[in-house]
Amino acid sequence: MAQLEGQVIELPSWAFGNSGTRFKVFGTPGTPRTIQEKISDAAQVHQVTGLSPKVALHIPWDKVEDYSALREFAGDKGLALGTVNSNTFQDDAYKFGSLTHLDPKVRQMAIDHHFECIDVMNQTGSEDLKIWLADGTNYPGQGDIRGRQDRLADSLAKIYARIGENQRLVLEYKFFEPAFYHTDVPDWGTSYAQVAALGDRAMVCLDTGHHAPGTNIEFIVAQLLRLGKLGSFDFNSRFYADDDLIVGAADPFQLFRILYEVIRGGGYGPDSTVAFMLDQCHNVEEKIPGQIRSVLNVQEMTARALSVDRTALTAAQEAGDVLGANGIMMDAFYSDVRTDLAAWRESRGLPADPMKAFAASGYQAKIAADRVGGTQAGWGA
Ligand code: LRH
Ligand code: MN
Ligand code: MN
Repeated sequence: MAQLEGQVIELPSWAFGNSGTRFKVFGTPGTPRTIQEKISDAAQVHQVTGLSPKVALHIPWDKVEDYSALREFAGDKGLALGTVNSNTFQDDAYKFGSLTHLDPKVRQMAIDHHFECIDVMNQTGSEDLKIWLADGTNYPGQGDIRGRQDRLADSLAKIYARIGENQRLVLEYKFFEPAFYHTDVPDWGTSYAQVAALGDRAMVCLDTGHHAPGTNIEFIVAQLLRLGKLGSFDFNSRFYADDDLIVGAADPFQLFRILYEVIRGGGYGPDSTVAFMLDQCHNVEEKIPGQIRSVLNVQEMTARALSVDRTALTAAQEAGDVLGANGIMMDAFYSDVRTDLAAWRESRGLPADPMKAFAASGYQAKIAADRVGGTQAGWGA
């Protein structure tokens, strides 16, 4: 229980906006129209869970005139501004790539966008610049896949040179989509190779929805922690592709296994620099309760993973006791910690049942009445 203290799960601003699939975006009454309204919604999640004191921004979706004022606005709501996410996937200029583009002018435009994001970070007090690239090709032969790696390395080096002493560059990988034949940063190995060439303040971001089915994600976690290069998570869950569903909804056991390796590898606790972030969208469910459920799922699986008897596990492993070792993991996974977590919350002045507390607060009805004409998270906007 003591080890649950201080857990921070950062919320993505875009989780509060309308988003959907390429077939339909269903609007939700009360959807935020501005970043300030997204921050106000995020504050509701923190208020009932005590777990999410940070909100990540996506630029230009969350662009404002005055970021210092935005920082203050968030501070008044008890939140800090977290990771700044760049966006080089919505301009026509980036049709054939951004940081990898053949045309130096387009590459410079993408690099300049990252410089702008660093300027934002300097005003918001954000520590991480997260880069996810939609760059890739759809057909064999369409691009020189090796030349694109070289141009990527060159562009990243220019961005990294601007990153401040207390800031980091985190490079997210994704195996496909929107490109379907090849993606320029498809896997942890490519991300690792690119960030390792940059320096100590460049790390890998692992989005749990960005792998092929069957991938052993906890192995990637173990390896990146071993190499000192796991910078952050984008947590969500998937049944098929990059579904961006509530974390822990599709496969709670996988979330448990991932968190076990995080804890075992030193990626959890006050001395760790691994950032836990959500990257989710809520298409058919309500967004604020969707985020509440998500952070609770992460906390619940963290508690179960913390309860693994590691001494007994090591002894079983060393004795070659296959079923004994597996049994120790499964015992922790099957432990129902919900009652203990409700007590943990109550002892901190938080509601025992955050979902119920939010539903009873009347906030949803109030924003539905007050806010007219919500905006999308960005897709199709
Ligand atoms: C790409 C991604 C990336 C983006 C976010 C909106 O699929 O995971 O993190 O910034 O979605
Ligand atoms: Mn992501
Ligand atoms: Mn994604």
